Amino acid sequence: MLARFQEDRIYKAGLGSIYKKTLEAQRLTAEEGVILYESRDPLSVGAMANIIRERKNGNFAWFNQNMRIDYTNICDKRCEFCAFSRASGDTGAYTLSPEEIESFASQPEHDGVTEAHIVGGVNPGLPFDYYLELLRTVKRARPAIHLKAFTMVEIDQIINLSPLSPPETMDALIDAGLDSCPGGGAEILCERIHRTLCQRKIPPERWLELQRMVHRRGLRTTATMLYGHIETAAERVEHMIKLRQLQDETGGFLAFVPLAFHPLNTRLSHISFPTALDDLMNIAVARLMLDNFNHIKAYWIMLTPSVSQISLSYGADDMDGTIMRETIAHEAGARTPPMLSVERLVALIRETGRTPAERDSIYNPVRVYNA
Ligand code: V47
Ligand code: SF4
Repeated sequence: MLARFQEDRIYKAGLGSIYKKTLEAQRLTAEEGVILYESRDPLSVGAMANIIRERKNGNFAWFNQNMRIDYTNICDKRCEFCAFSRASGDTGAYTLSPEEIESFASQPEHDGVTEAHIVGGVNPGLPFDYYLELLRTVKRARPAIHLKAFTMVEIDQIINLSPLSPPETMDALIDAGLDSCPGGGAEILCERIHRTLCQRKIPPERWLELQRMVHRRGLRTTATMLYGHIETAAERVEHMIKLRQLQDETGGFLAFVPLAFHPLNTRLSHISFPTALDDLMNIAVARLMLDNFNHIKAYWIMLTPSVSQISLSYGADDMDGTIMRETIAHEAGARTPPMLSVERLVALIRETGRTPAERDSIYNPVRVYNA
């Protein structure tokens, strides 16, 4: 329930029927999703999203202690929005060897880390065994760590390289240490965006089919949405509806992660960065549309810590984690720090009036920071 003045605002903004559905936990339609995006009253959209956020997560704002391992930037997909990838032989192209990965994962600064988020380009020079060895190496260096590795784009590549069937390939990855998969590579799940921005990459139906397969093998995943380039509001909503349908079927998604497009050094560098208002509206509409997702992430690397703080009242309940090092957004113009300490994350969350809570990779509470 909101205060009377907030309700008045919602009715004046023409959002009364969506508000009633929100209070009654009824599912919103695609048309209602577009109405929310087009609303000229973002405060009302945020206030409604906050109702769901608090219904699902109370006052908690989650984070974890994670590190990124971007094992190669060599990629043959050449997505228009990517500043990270290089062709083999380009200046700055790299692939980490197992020794380099082991030494990186073993660094003392990673001692508290509970999750390694491992992704890379689709490097045609890497054999199937490289991927297994990569997982085994990180597990050897840090046996207790949760390995969240390989987007569906990489899973597709690994399946193509593997002598095994797709389910057997998944089992081999799980045997090597895979615990869950990240949600990248989804971009906007619609044919026009795929054709225009990333046609060499797996199409939307394949991304969804692989997610379904991974969920059926018993692994949890996340789902991202890259916004702020050429997509329309209707296409963002189409993306969310496809995720919502799959979530109804499998229940395998842990969280939704909106990714703010960073244009520098990309072939779309004429497009401006999304505004803070764009960021907040994507969080809020996602919270209202994705009624079967428990968590909406404010990925502070791309949103900035201050917008992430505000987003905790616009539908987001999770600040991702410490991260330690990030390349994809920073190559494309992110000015955020490469990492945040636990103390800093806790302080940022406390400033918003939320209760900081460290979680593990599947959202079990690890430590609640009461006042
Ligand atoms: O797949 C590429 C996107 C993704 C740009 O699963 C860009 O919890 C912005 O998926 N500007 C990788 N985004 C990051 C990712 C992620 C991040 C945090 C948490 C999780 C999670 C996943 O970044 C790529 C692509 O969709 N990307 N280029 C760019 N210029
Ligand atoms: Fe390759 Fe991923 Fe960059 Fe696309 S976004 S070019 S798949 S690294």
